[in-house]
Amino acid sequence: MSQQPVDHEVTLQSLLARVAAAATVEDLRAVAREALEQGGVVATLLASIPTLPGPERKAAGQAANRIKTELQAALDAKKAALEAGALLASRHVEGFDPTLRAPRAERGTLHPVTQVVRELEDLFTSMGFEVLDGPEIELDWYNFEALNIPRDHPARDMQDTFRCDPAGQLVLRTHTSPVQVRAMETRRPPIRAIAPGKVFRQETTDASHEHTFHQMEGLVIDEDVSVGHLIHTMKTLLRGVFGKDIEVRLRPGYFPFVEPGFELDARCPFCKSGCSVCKQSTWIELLPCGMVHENVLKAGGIDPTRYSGFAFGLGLSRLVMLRYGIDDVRHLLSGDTRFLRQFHRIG
Ligand code: FA5
Repeated sequence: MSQQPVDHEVTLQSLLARVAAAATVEDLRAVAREALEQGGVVATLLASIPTLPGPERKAAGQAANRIKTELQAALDAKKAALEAGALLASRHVEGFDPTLRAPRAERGTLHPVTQVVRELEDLFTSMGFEVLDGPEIELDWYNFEALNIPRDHPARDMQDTFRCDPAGQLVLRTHTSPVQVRAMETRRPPIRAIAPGKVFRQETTDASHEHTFHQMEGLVIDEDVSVGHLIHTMKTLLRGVFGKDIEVRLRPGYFPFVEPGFELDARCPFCKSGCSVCKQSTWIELLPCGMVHENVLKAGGIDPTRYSGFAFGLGLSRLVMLRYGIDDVRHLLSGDTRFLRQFHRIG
């Protein structure tokens, strides 16, 4: 009686035992070489088939295939296990438990100012405005002189300025109005542009004043632009942000770069009879505006006898406060994630 089947089983089991005991991928390669490559157990068995008596050939072929298949599966599984173990070992840090659950990832959110800016950009671009940007470190010329505020003019005291160089040529822009002049220099009428951005003032902070805050400039220059166009645009802006008409008042305002100039104030939503946000007045200064002064048109290279225009300087930080019921402007740039978490945008 032939012992062949038993021998094959023993061969397979001993190969599998060596695979199980292998400590490295190199050990596995040695087993594979001995068993599967030329001259190995399987190849030798296959080569011997033609020499066997007829009835034994089929059994020998099946045995060779079984050894090959089972051994290969065991080699693959062991290799994967050794590699996973090596990876874990390479990352081993005292006290690190790879089986612990990872902390839940915090969901980020757009800053409320960014959310409102994006809405305003959508609104104004739908009306044919372009969105402009300007430098935050600005030349004195653009921040003041070209806006009809010469040196030693008392209007310079309206905005306390961070100066960036001893000669006073460079300033942190105190408003977004310099973008008006830059827009006029590089474009020909009709001009319709907005310019949202950060501005800086060296002033004491309180619930409605920050040293760093956001404004959004608006500029329209064309033939026959009137105060009527200005007021209509201001109303469209506020209706777009609040979804309804909100109570506003328009009063004369002085800004050297507009004539006539206006202050558009919004009714304070935080009180009925005065609070720290509205400085006890029940009104919040929000949207100064006016018809562009002819000296500014000239500084921007535009003929004031042919063109007129209006400009506005939206207090964007204050608009965001009104929109979301934020009672202190200093929350906006505090970087406090508990505050920011409240502004997850839906959708
Ligand atoms: C200006 O900055 C003008 N450039 C606006 C302008 C543009 C007028 C174009 C006419 C034509 P004012 O200093 O008032 O104006 O500031 C504009 C708005 O910024 C204010 O109405 C207010 O809403 C907001 N604002 C002013 N100072 C601060 C501050 N410290 N913190 C937060 N918001 C402020």
